[in-house]
Amino acid sequence: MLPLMQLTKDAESIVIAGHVRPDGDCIGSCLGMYNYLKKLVPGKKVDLYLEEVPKAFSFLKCSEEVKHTSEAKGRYDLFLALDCGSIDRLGSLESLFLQAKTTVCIDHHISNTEYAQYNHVENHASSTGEVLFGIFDTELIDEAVAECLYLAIVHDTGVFKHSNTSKRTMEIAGALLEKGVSSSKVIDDSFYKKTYVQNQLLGRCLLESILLMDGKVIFSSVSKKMMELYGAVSSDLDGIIDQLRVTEGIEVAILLKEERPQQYKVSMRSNGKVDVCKICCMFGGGGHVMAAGCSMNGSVHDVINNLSVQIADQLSAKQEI
Ligand SMILES: [Mn+2]
Repeated sequence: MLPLMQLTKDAESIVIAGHVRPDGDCIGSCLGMYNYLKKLVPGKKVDLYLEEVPKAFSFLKCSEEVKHTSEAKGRYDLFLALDCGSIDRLGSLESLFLQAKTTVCIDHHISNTEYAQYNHVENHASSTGEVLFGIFDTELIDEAVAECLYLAIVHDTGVFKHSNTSKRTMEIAGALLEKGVSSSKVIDDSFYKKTYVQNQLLGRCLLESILLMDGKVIFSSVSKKMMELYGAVSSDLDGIIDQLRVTEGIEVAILLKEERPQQYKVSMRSNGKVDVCKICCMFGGGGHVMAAGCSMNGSVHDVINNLSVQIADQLSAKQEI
C-alpha cells in the first residue's frame, strides 16, 4: 500500500500534476487529491498544476487555485503524478518531476511505465479517481473530495457504461453518494452539457465520418482550420469518439485531430474485439485495451491506412481462433 500519509507528512512542499490535455478523470483526481491533502496535512504548501481546467469542471472545489503548468518552477519535496501513464505525458512538468526529492505515480493505465520512485498502478480500476478512493482514509473524504472523485469516475467510465465499470466501481460510487454528492448535477453539468460550439463540432464529425472495413471501423477527422473556424479548444472534442463508437456494427472508432501539418493526435475506442492499446503502443502512445491514443505523422489517408492494417490483423487473428 502506498504510504501517502507518511510521504506527505515528511514533505515540506508538495506538487500535484496530471497529464497533458487533462480529462475529467485527471482533473477530478488532481483536485480530489488537492482537497484531501488540505485535510490530511493542513497548512502544508501544496501546489496543483494543470494545463487547463475546462469550464465544465469549474464547479469543483478549489478549481480556481489550480496553477497553470507554465508557472511551474522550484524544487518540491514530493511530486504526485496522477492519471499519467508515462513521464513524457507530464509535458512541461517533466523537469519539475525530475528535480523532486520523492516521486509518486498513482494511475490505472495498463501501459504505465512505472517511472516514479513509488508507483501505485491498478490496471483494472476504472479510473484514477477509483484508485484514490482505495488509498484515501474514508473518514477524511468530505463532500468536496467525494465530488471530485465521483466526477473522475463518471468521466472515465462514460457515466458507468464502459466495460471498465466493475462492482467495486459502483460500490465506490455509492459510498461517494453517501458523502453528499449530487449525482445528476455532476453528470449533467460536467458530462452531458455541451456548448453550442461543442455540439456543432460533434455534428460535423458525425456528418463527415467514414465507414471502413465492412462497417467495422468508423473514423472522422478534425483539421486545425476547423478548430480555428469554431474557436474551439481540444477539450471541446471530448465525447465525440464515444458517439462514433456506439454506431451499430462498429468494432473500432477513430478520431484524428490535426496538431500541425502532417501530424495527428489519434484517439481510438474499441467495442471489445480489438486491443487498441496494443495498436497505439506500436505508434508510441498508450492507454487502455478499449480506449487509447497516440500521435502519428502523415496525411489522414496514411494514418488511417496504417491503423487499418493493425485492426485487420487483430480481427482476422480472432476469426482463426
Ligand atoms: Mn484515467
